[in-house]
Amino acid sequence: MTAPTKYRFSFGPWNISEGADPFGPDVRPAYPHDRKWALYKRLGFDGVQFHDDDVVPELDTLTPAQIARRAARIKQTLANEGLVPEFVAPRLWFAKQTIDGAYTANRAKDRAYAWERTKKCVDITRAIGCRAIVLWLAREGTYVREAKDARLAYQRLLDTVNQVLAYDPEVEIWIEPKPNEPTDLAYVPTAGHAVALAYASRDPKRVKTVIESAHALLANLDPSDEMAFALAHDKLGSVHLNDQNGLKYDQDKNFGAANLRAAFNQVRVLEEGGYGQRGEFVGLDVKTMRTQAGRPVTAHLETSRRMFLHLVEKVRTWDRARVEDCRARRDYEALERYTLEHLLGV
Ligand code: XLS
Ligand code: MG
Repeated sequence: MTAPTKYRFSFGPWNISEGADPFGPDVRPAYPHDRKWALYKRLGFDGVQFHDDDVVPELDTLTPAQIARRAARIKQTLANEGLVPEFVAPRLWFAKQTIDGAYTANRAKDRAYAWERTKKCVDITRAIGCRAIVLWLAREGTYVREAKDARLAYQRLLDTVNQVLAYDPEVEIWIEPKPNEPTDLAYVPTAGHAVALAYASRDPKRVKTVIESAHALLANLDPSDEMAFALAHDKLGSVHLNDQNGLKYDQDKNFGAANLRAAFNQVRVLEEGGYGQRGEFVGLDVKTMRTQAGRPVTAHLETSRRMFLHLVEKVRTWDRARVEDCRARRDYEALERYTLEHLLGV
């Protein structure tokens, strides 16, 4: 029997935020980026998720040598803090060249920018001792469906995946699907789309997916099923656990905050699928509430991590014999009652 998984957790520096939303400005002073790394261990986290410009701020204005120096500094900082870089994602949704998307932008010059930026991201990833880039395809979609040729857009996404695989023989690409926001309709909205791109690519083993709970819920899908699908194909690079209260703006609530049972099922699927046994991180992508005072505000990270660990206990104490008996008798009423009472602790 394999030993119980000892889960390791990660988050990105953007999870410690200034609390701005589209309706109002910052509500707390910025916490200096360079002081965030020291928070990880004491909060119980070992892994850092990065955007490329979290590693190298203003990277569009720097020379390759300057980028390499800055990346080396972060690598050293991580080593000093005992932290592991989990992935680096090219931030392809801020620059003026990415207003219309990145790889699927209609203008060739804008697509060329996206590719140059992606190569820099891969270089940064390797320079800090990491093997995975995450493609969250933020603006790869449209506000008006007639604006782009969708078939061509999907071809361009596949071409990009292949170019990255050819550019670096070891790097992995983890595609993070999301159905909308900031665009109205995004390309690659689900795990199925991401996995299809993986299989169509020149090296399917190196293309995986990141499933974020809220993104799956925005597609009106069960996050645990999205995770199970990726696991069934050995394509779950990472998870971004959080929660979402129905079909509205992307909320990034605390894991389990909107639907504890759905959170239980995500943990159950991960645990049953052996997720984490090969060092995969339990990633969190959670926002604090705008109302929360403090600097830095980190309570949401601790809460979400604790909920995950409580739910691991719930999964491990869920009486499998009883579950199997209910399944065999097809008594799903009994199964539901038992599961709900187990979650309630009664
Ligand atoms: C945004 C995404 C982002 C990616 C990295 O919703 O989740 O955090 O994981 O670009
Ligand atoms: Mg995410």
